[in-house]
Amino acid sequence: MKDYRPDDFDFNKTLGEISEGIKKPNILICGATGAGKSSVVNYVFGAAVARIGHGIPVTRGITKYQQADAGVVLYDTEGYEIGTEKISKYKANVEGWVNECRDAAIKPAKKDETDHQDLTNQIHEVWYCISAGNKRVTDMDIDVIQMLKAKKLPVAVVLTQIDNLDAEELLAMEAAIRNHCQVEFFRTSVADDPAVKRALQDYLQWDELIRWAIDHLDESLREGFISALKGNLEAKKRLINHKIIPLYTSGAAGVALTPIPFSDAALLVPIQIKMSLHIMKTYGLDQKLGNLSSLVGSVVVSESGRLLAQTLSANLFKLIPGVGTAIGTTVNTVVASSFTAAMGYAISEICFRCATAVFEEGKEIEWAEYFNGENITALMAEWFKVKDRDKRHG
Ligand SMILES: Nc1nc2c(ncn2[C@@H]2O[C@H](COP(=O)(O)OP(=O)(O)OP(=O)(O)O)[C@@H](O)[C@H]2O)c(=O)[nH]1
Ligand SMILES: [Mg+2]
Repeated sequence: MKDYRPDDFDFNKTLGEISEGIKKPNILICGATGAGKSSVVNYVFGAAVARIGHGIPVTRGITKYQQADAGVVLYDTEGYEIGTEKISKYKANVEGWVNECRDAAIKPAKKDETDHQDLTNQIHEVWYCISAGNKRVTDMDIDVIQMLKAKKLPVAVVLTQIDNLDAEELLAMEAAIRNHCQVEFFRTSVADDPAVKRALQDYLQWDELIRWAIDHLDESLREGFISALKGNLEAKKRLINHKIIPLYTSGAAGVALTPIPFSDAALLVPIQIKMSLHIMKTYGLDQKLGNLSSLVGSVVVSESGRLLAQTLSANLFKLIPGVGTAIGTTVNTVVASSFTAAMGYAISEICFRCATAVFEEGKEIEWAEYFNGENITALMAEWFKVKDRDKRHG
Protein backbone atom coordinates (compact mmCIF):
# COMPACT_ATOMS: atom_id res chain seq x y z
CA MET A 1 0.00 0.00 0.00
CA LYS A 2 1.33 3.46 -0.89
CA ASP A 3 2.59 5.00 2.24
CA TYR A 4 0.90 8.32 2.79
CA ARG A 5 2.45 10.51 5.39
CA PRO A 6 0.85 13.51 7.04
CA ASP A 7 3.54 15.71 5.44
CA ASP A 8 2.10 14.84 2.01
CA PHE A 9 -0.96 16.93 2.78
CA ASP A 10 -1.44 20.64 3.02
CA PHE A 11 -4.25 20.73 5.57
CA ASN A 12 -4.71 24.49 5.44
CA LYS A 13 -4.99 24.42 1.68
CA THR A 14 -7.66 21.72 1.91
CA LEU A 15 -9.56 23.77 4.49
CA GLY A 16 -9.34 26.74 2.10
CA GLU A 17 -10.79 24.63 -0.74
CA ILE A 18 -13.65 23.54 1.50
CA SER A 19 -14.44 27.16 2.41
CA GLU A 20 -14.42 28.20 -1.23
CA GLY A 21 -16.94 25.50 -2.06
CA ILE A 22 -19.50 26.79 0.47
CA LYS A 23 -21.98 29.39 -0.78
CA LYS A 24 -22.67 32.16 1.68
CA PRO A 25 -26.07 33.68 2.35
CA ASN A 26 -26.24 37.50 2.53
CA ILE A 27 -28.23 38.66 5.53
CA LEU A 28 -29.29 42.26 6.01
CA ILE A 29 -29.51 43.41 9.62
CA CYS A 30 -31.80 46.41 10.14
CA GLY A 31 -33.07 48.47 13.07
CA ALA A 32 -32.73 51.67 15.04
CA THR A 33 -29.56 52.67 16.82
CA GLY A 34 -29.18 50.64 19.98
CA ALA A 35 -31.90 48.18 18.95
CA GLY A 36 -29.43 45.39 19.62
CA LYS A 37 -28.33 44.48 16.08
CA SER A 38 -24.73 43.80 17.01
CA SER A 39 -25.79 41.90 20.12
CA VAL A 40 -28.06 39.63 18.07
CA VAL A 41 -25.32 38.93 15.54
CA ASN A 42 -22.82 38.13 18.25
CA TYR A 43 -25.27 35.88 20.04
CA VAL A 44 -26.19 33.88 16.94
CA PHE A 45 -22.86 33.70 15.11
CA GLY A 46 -20.25 34.45 17.74
CA ALA A 47 -18.18 37.58 18.03
CA ALA A 48 -15.71 36.57 15.32
CA VAL A 49 -18.19 36.92 12.46
CA ALA A 50 -18.77 40.67 12.75
CA ARG A 51 -15.89 42.00 14.80
CA ILE A 52 -15.97 45.74 15.20
CA GLY A 53 -13.51 47.34 12.86
CA HIS A 54 -13.48 44.33 10.51
CA GLY A 55 -16.30 45.46 8.27
CA ILE A 56 -16.05 47.13 4.88
CA PRO A 57 -18.36 50.12 4.25
CA VAL A 58 -20.23 49.26 1.04
CA THR A 59 -22.32 52.39 0.85
CA ARG A 60 -23.08 55.18 3.26
CA GLY A 61 -24.49 53.65 6.42
CA ILE A 62 -24.10 49.99 5.43
CA THR A 63 -21.16 47.85 6.49
CA LYS A 64 -20.38 44.44 5.09
CA TYR A 65 -18.91 41.75 7.34
CA GLN A 66 -17.35 38.91 5.44
CA GLN A 67 -14.74 36.79 7.14
CA ALA A 68 -13.01 34.36 4.81
CA ASP A 69 -13.66 31.43 7.12
CA ALA A 70 -17.27 32.28 8.08
CA GLY A 71 -20.22 30.87 6.15
CA VAL A 72 -22.37 34.03 6.08
CA VAL A 73 -22.04 37.59 4.86
CA LEU A 74 -23.73 40.18 7.06
CA TYR A 75 -24.78 43.67 6.02
CA ASP A 76 -25.15 45.80 9.12
CA THR A 77 -27.07 49.01 8.65
CA GLU A 78 -26.06 51.97 10.74
CA GLY A 79 -29.17 52.51 12.84
CA TYR A 80 -31.26 55.67 12.86
CA GLU A 81 -32.09 57.56 16.00
CA ILE A 82 -35.75 57.79 16.72
CA GLY A 83 -36.95 61.33 15.98
CA THR A 84 -34.08 62.56 13.81
CA GLU A 85 -34.06 63.54 10.17
CA LYS A 86 -31.70 60.62 9.56
CA ILE A 87 -34.79 58.42 9.53
CA SER A 88 -35.85 59.08 5.96
CA LYS A 89 -32.26 58.74 4.82
CA TYR A 90 -32.15 55.32 6.46
CA LYS A 91 -35.04 54.01 4.42
CA ALA A 92 -33.65 55.47 1.19
CA ASN A 93 -30.21 53.98 1.92
CA VAL A 94 -31.52 50.51 2.62
CA GLU A 95 -33.84 50.56 -0.38
CA GLY A 96 -31.08 51.78 -2.67
CA TRP A 97 -28.75 49.07 -1.47
CA VAL A 98 -31.28 46.25 -1.84
CA ASN A 99 -32.04 47.44 -5.39
CA GLU A 100 -28.38 47.57 -6.28
CA CYS A 101 -27.84 44.02 -5.04
CA ARG A 102 -30.86 42.77 -6.97
CA ASP A 103 -29.82 44.48 -10.20
CA ALA A 104 -26.31 43.07 -9.90
CA ALA A 105 -27.78 39.63 -9.36
CA ILE A 106 -29.85 39.56 -12.54
CA LYS A 107 -27.52 38.69 -15.37
CA PRO A 108 -28.63 39.94 -18.78
CA ALA A 109 -30.33 37.08 -20.50
CA LYS A 110 -28.96 35.76 -23.75
CA LYS A 111 -31.35 35.48 -26.63
CA ASP A 112 -33.82 32.63 -26.14
CA GLU A 113 -32.94 32.40 -22.50
CA THR A 114 -34.92 33.43 -19.48
CA ASP A 115 -33.32 35.77 -16.99
CA HIS A 116 -30.66 34.00 -15.04
CA GLN A 117 -30.73 34.81 -11.36
CA ASP A 118 -27.35 34.72 -9.73
CA LEU A 119 -27.86 34.06 -6.05
CA THR A 120 -24.40 35.22 -5.04
CA ASN A 121 -24.93 38.95 -4.73
CA GLN A 122 -28.50 39.46 -3.72
CA ILE A 123 -29.80 39.92 -0.20
CA HIS A 124 -31.35 36.61 0.86
CA GLU A 125 -33.18 37.60 4.00
CA VAL A 126 -33.65 40.46 6.44
CA TRP A 127 -33.51 40.40 10.22
CA TYR A 128 -35.27 43.54 11.39
CA CYS A 129 -34.41 44.33 15.03
CA ILE A 130 -36.94 46.19 17.16
CA SER A 131 -36.03 46.83 20.76
CA ALA A 132 -38.65 45.85 23.28
CA GLY A 133 -36.88 48.34 25.52
CA ASN A 134 -38.44 51.16 23.48
CA LYS A 135 -41.86 49.73 24.18
CA ARG A 136 -43.19 50.67 20.78
CA VAL A 137 -43.04 49.89 17.11
CA THR A 138 -42.36 53.12 15.21
CA ASP A 139 -43.92 54.22 11.92
CA MET A 140 -40.43 54.11 10.54
CA ASP A 141 -40.04 50.42 11.39
CA ILE A 142 -43.38 49.65 9.76
CA ASP A 143 -42.49 51.69 6.69
CA VAL A 144 -39.12 50.00 6.11
CA ILE A 145 -40.53 46.53 6.75
CA GLN A 146 -43.35 47.09 4.24
CA MET A 147 -40.83 48.36 1.68
CA LEU A 148 -38.66 45.24 2.12
CA LYS A 149 -41.67 42.93 1.94
CA ALA A 150 -42.79 44.61 -1.25
CA LYS A 151 -39.45 43.60 -2.73
CA LYS A 152 -40.33 39.97 -1.94
CA LEU A 153 -37.56 39.63 0.60
CA PRO A 154 -38.13 37.28 3.53
CA VAL A 155 -38.28 39.56 6.59
CA ALA A 156 -38.37 38.52 10.25
CA VAL A 157 -38.67 40.89 13.17
CA VAL A 158 -36.20 40.15 15.92
CA LEU A 159 -37.85 41.53 19.03
CA THR A 160 -34.79 42.29 21.14
CA GLN A 161 -34.13 43.06 24.79
CA ILE A 162 -37.35 41.51 26.07
CA ASP A 163 -35.80 41.54 29.54
CA ASN A 164 -36.60 45.24 29.46
CA LEU A 165 -40.37 45.05 29.67
CA ASP A 166 -43.18 43.25 31.45
CA ALA A 167 -45.57 40.66 30.06
CA GLU A 168 -48.37 43.10 29.35
CA GLU A 169 -46.10 45.47 27.44
CA LEU A 170 -44.70 42.53 25.53
CA LEU A 171 -48.18 41.46 24.43
CA ALA A 172 -48.94 45.00 23.25
CA MET A 173 -45.77 45.12 21.16
CA GLU A 174 -46.46 41.73 19.66
CA ALA A 175 -49.95 42.85 18.70
CA ALA A 176 -48.49 45.95 17.04
CA ILE A 177 -46.05 43.85 15.01
CA ARG A 178 -48.79 41.43 14.03
CA ASN A 179 -51.17 44.20 12.97
CA HIS A 180 -48.84 46.62 11.27
CA CYS A 181 -45.89 44.62 9.98
CA GLN A 182 -47.50 41.25 9.18
CA VAL A 183 -44.24 39.36 9.43
CA GLU A 184 -43.08 36.62 11.72
CA PHE A 185 -41.36 37.80 14.87
CA PHE A 186 -39.11 36.18 17.46
CA ARG A 187 -38.54 37.19 21.07
CA THR A 188 -34.91 37.49 22.10
CA SER A 189 -32.63 38.80 24.80
CA VAL A 190 -28.93 38.53 25.36
CA ALA A 191 -29.17 39.31 29.06
CA ASP A 192 -26.76 36.99 30.81
CA ASP A 193 -27.79 37.43 34.42
CA PRO A 194 -28.69 33.85 35.49
CA ALA A 195 -31.89 34.89 37.29
CA VAL A 196 -33.10 36.90 34.28
CA LYS A 197 -32.23 34.06 31.93
CA ARG A 198 -34.21 31.59 34.02
CA ALA A 199 -37.20 33.90 34.14
CA LEU A 200 -37.12 34.38 30.36
CA GLN A 201 -36.37 30.87 29.21
CA ASP A 202 -39.94 30.03 28.25
CA TYR A 203 -40.28 33.22 26.22
CA LEU A 204 -37.06 33.28 24.23
CA GLN A 205 -37.27 32.17 20.61
CA TRP A 206 -33.68 31.99 19.40
CA ASP A 207 -34.18 28.44 18.10
CA GLU A 208 -37.32 29.50 16.24
CA LEU A 209 -35.48 32.46 14.69
CA ILE A 210 -32.72 30.15 13.48
CA ARG A 211 -35.23 27.68 12.08
CA TRP A 212 -37.02 30.51 10.25
CA ALA A 213 -33.70 31.75 8.88
CA ILE A 214 -32.76 28.29 7.55
CA ASP A 215 -36.21 27.61 6.09
CA HIS A 216 -36.14 30.87 4.12
CA LEU A 217 -32.77 30.21 2.50
CA ASP A 218 -32.28 28.37 -0.73
CA GLU A 219 -31.05 24.82 -0.11
CA SER A 220 -27.66 25.72 -1.59
CA LEU A 221 -27.10 28.41 1.04
CA ARG A 222 -28.00 26.44 4.14
CA GLU A 223 -24.67 24.80 4.77
CA GLY A 224 -22.93 28.18 5.01
CA PHE A 225 -25.54 29.47 7.43
CA ILE A 226 -25.51 26.41 9.68
CA SER A 227 -21.73 26.19 9.78
CA ALA A 228 -21.55 29.88 10.77
CA LEU A 229 -23.81 29.40 13.78
CA LYS A 230 -22.38 29.46 17.26
CA GLY A 231 -23.34 26.28 19.14
CA ASN A 232 -26.34 24.57 17.53
CA LEU A 233 -24.38 21.35 17.51
CA GLU A 234 -27.40 19.13 16.82
CA ALA A 235 -28.25 21.12 13.67
CA LYS A 236 -24.63 20.79 12.59
CA LYS A 237 -24.67 17.06 13.18
CA ARG A 238 -27.80 16.70 11.02
CA LEU A 239 -26.20 18.72 8.23
CA ILE A 240 -23.08 16.54 8.39
CA ASN A 241 -25.04 13.27 8.31
CA HIS A 242 -27.46 14.24 5.56
CA LYS A 243 -25.40 16.51 3.33
CA ILE A 244 -21.68 16.46 3.97
CA ILE A 245 -20.79 12.79 4.51
CA PRO A 246 -22.83 11.65 1.45
CA LEU A 247 -20.76 14.01 -0.70
CA TYR A 248 -17.62 12.10 0.17
CA THR A 249 -19.08 8.60 0.17
CA SER A 250 -20.11 9.08 -3.43
CA GLY A 251 -16.63 10.45 -4.18
CA ALA A 252 -15.13 7.32 -2.65
CA ALA A 253 -17.51 5.10 -4.61
CA GLY A 254 -16.35 6.89 -7.77
CA VAL A 255 -12.73 5.99 -7.05
CA ALA A 256 -13.69 2.33 -6.69
CA LEU A 257 -16.01 2.21 -9.70
CA THR A 258 -13.56 -0.20 -11.13
CA PRO A 259 -12.73 -2.28 -8.08
CA ILE A 260 -9.29 -1.31 -6.85
CA PRO A 261 -6.86 -3.82 -5.43
CA PHE A 262 -6.83 -3.78 -1.68
CA SER A 263 -3.23 -2.61 -1.90
CA ASP A 264 -4.45 0.64 -3.51
CA ALA A 265 -6.96 1.45 -0.80
CA ALA A 266 -4.81 4.43 0.14
CA LEU A 267 -6.36 6.14 -2.90
CA LEU A 268 -9.28 6.81 -0.60
CA VAL A 269 -7.18 8.60 1.99
CA PRO A 270 -7.31 12.11 0.45
CA ILE A 271 -11.12 11.88 0.28
CA GLN A 272 -11.29 10.83 3.91
CA ILE A 273 -8.99 13.62 5.01
CA LYS A 274 -10.99 16.25 3.20
CA MET A 275 -14.21 14.85 4.66
CA SER A 276 -12.73 14.89 8.16
CA LEU A 277 -11.60 18.50 7.84
CA HIS A 278 -14.98 19.47 6.42
CA ILE A 279 -16.72 17.91 9.42
CA MET A 280 -14.32 19.57 11.83
CA LYS A 281 -14.88 22.93 10.20
CA THR A 282 -18.66 22.57 10.37
CA TYR A 283 -18.44 22.18 14.13
CA GLY A 284 -16.23 25.28 14.26
CA LEU A 285 -13.29 23.32 15.64
CA ASP A 286 -10.88 24.62 13.02
CA GLN A 287 -11.11 28.03 14.72
CA LYS A 288 -10.13 26.55 18.00
CA LEU A 289 -6.63 25.34 17.43
CA GLY A 290 -4.57 25.88 14.29
CA ASN A 291 -2.78 22.56 14.29
CA LEU A 292 -5.87 20.56 15.14
CA SER A 293 -6.36 20.07 11.40
CA SER A 294 -2.99 18.40 11.09
CA LEU A 295 -3.70 16.27 14.15
CA VAL A 296 -6.99 15.08 12.66
CA GLY A 297 -5.40 14.67 9.23
CA SER A 298 -2.53 12.67 10.70
CA VAL A 299 -4.83 10.34 12.56
CA VAL A 300 -6.78 9.69 9.37
CA VAL A 301 -3.62 9.20 7.33
CA SER A 302 -1.97 6.89 9.80
CA GLU A 303 -5.08 4.94 10.74
CA SER A 304 -6.95 4.63 7.47
CA GLY A 305 -5.11 1.61 6.05
CA ARG A 306 -5.03 -0.14 9.40
CA LEU A 307 -8.72 0.53 9.93
CA LEU A 308 -9.70 -0.81 6.54
CA ALA A 309 -7.67 -3.96 7.12
CA GLN A 310 -9.14 -4.33 10.56
CA THR A 311 -12.67 -3.71 9.35
CA LEU A 312 -12.18 -6.31 6.64
CA SER A 313 -10.73 -8.91 8.96
CA ALA A 314 -13.43 -8.33 11.55
CA ASN A 315 -15.86 -9.14 8.73
CA LEU A 316 -17.79 -5.95 9.41
CA PHE A 317 -18.42 -5.45 5.71
CA LYS A 318 -20.35 -8.72 5.65
CA LEU A 319 -23.00 -6.75 7.50
CA ILE A 320 -23.45 -4.57 4.44
CA PRO A 321 -25.44 -5.95 1.51
CA GLY A 322 -23.80 -5.89 -1.91
CA VAL A 323 -20.19 -6.35 -0.90
CA GLY A 324 -19.98 -9.61 -2.83
CA THR A 325 -17.29 -12.20 -2.92
CA ALA A 326 -14.44 -10.03 -4.15
CA ILE A 327 -13.85 -9.04 -0.57
CA GLY A 328 -10.35 -9.59 0.70
CA THR A 329 -8.68 -8.83 -2.59
CA THR A 330 -10.40 -5.73 -3.94
CA VAL A 331 -12.22 -2.65 -2.77
CA ASN A 332 -15.44 -2.13 -4.71
CA THR A 333 -17.90 0.79 -4.60
CA VAL A 334 -19.84 -0.61 -1.67
CA VAL A 335 -16.76 -1.20 0.43
CA ALA A 336 -15.31 2.21 -0.45
CA SER A 337 -18.49 4.13 0.28
CA SER A 338 -19.50 2.27 3.42
CA PHE A 339 -15.98 2.49 4.82
CA THR A 340 -16.00 6.25 4.16
CA ALA A 341 -19.48 6.65 5.65
CA ALA A 342 -18.40 4.76 8.77
CA MET A 343 -15.35 6.93 9.10
CA GLY A 344 -17.43 10.07 8.60
CA TYR A 345 -19.75 8.94 11.36
CA ALA A 346 -16.81 8.29 13.69
CA ILE A 347 -15.13 11.65 13.02
CA SER A 348 -18.44 13.48 13.39
CA GLU A 349 -19.14 11.84 16.75
CA ILE A 350 -15.66 12.66 18.01
CA CYS A 351 -15.91 16.28 16.81
CA PHE A 352 -19.36 16.54 18.41
CA ARG A 353 -17.92 15.43 21.75
CA CYS A 354 -15.01 17.86 21.45
CA ALA A 355 -17.28 20.75 20.47
CA THR A 356 -19.63 20.01 23.36
CA ALA A 357 -16.74 19.96 25.82
CA VAL A 358 -15.05 23.06 24.42
CA PHE A 359 -17.97 25.30 23.45
CA GLU A 360 -20.73 24.26 25.80
CA GLU A 361 -18.86 23.15 28.89
CA GLY A 362 -15.92 25.54 28.48
CA LYS A 363 -13.42 22.74 29.11
CA GLU A 364 -9.77 22.64 28.17
CA ILE A 365 -9.33 19.30 26.45
CA GLU A 366 -6.49 17.10 25.29
CA TRP A 367 -7.35 16.63 21.59
CA ALA A 368 -5.43 13.39 21.23
CA GLU A 369 -7.63 11.81 23.88
CA TYR A 370 -10.53 12.25 21.47
CA PHE A 371 -8.88 11.86 18.06
CA ASN A 372 -7.19 8.49 18.20
CA GLY A 373 -7.36 5.17 16.42
CA GLU A 374 -9.08 3.44 19.29
CA ASN A 375 -12.03 5.83 19.37
CA ILE A 376 -12.35 5.82 15.59
CA THR A 377 -12.32 2.01 15.46
CA ALA A 378 -14.97 1.68 18.16
CA LEU A 379 -17.28 4.22 16.50
CA MET A 380 -16.85 2.71 13.04
CA ALA A 381 -17.77 -0.70 14.40
CA GLU A 382 -20.83 0.93 15.95
CA TRP A 383 -21.82 2.37 12.54
CA PHE A 384 -21.60 -1.06 10.88
CA LYS A 385 -23.67 -2.64 13.63
CA VAL A 386 -26.37 0.03 13.31
CA LYS A 387 -26.49 -0.51 9.53
CA ASP A 388 -26.80 -4.23 10.10
CA ARG A 389 -29.64 -3.74 12.56
CA ASP A 390 -31.39 -1.35 10.13
CA LYS A 391 -31.01 -3.95 7.40
CA ARG A 392 -32.48 -6.74 9.46
CA HIS A 393 -35.37 -4.63 10.61
CA GLY A 394 -36.22 -3.76 7.06
N1 LIG B 1 -30.74 44.47 28.81
C1 LIG B 1 -30.36 44.21 27.56
N2 LIG B 1 -29.53 45.05 26.93
C2 LIG B 1 -29.17 44.77 25.66
C3 LIG B 1 -29.66 43.62 24.99
N3 LIG B 1 -29.15 43.61 23.73
C4 LIG B 1 -28.38 44.70 23.64
N4 LIG B 1 -28.40 45.40 24.78
C5 LIG B 1 -27.67 46.66 25.06
O1 LIG B 1 -28.17 47.66 24.18
C6 LIG B 1 -27.13 48.48 23.70
C7 LIG B 1 -27.11 48.51 22.18
O2 LIG B 1 -26.86 47.22 21.70
P1 LIG B 1 -26.15 46.98 20.30
O3 LIG B 1 -26.18 45.52 20.06
O4 LIG B 1 -24.84 47.65 20.24
O5 LIG B 1 -27.16 47.73 19.35
P2 LIG B 1 -27.00 48.10 17.80
O6 LIG B 1 -28.33 47.99 17.20
O7 LIG B 1 -25.92 47.30 17.19
O8 LIG B 1 -26.58 49.63 17.89
P3 LIG B 1 -25.88 50.51 16.75
O9 LIG B 1 -24.77 49.68 16.16
O10 LIG B 1 -25.38 51.69 17.49
O11 LIG B 1 -26.90 50.88 15.75
C8 LIG B 1 -25.85 47.94 24.30
O12 LIG B 1 -25.52 48.69 25.44
C9 LIG B 1 -26.20 46.53 24.69
O13 LIG B 1 -25.46 46.09 25.79
C10 LIG B 1 -30.54 42.74 25.70
O14 LIG B 1 -31.02 41.71 25.20
N5 LIG B 1 -30.87 43.10 26.97
MG1 LIG C 1 -24.18 47.78 16.07
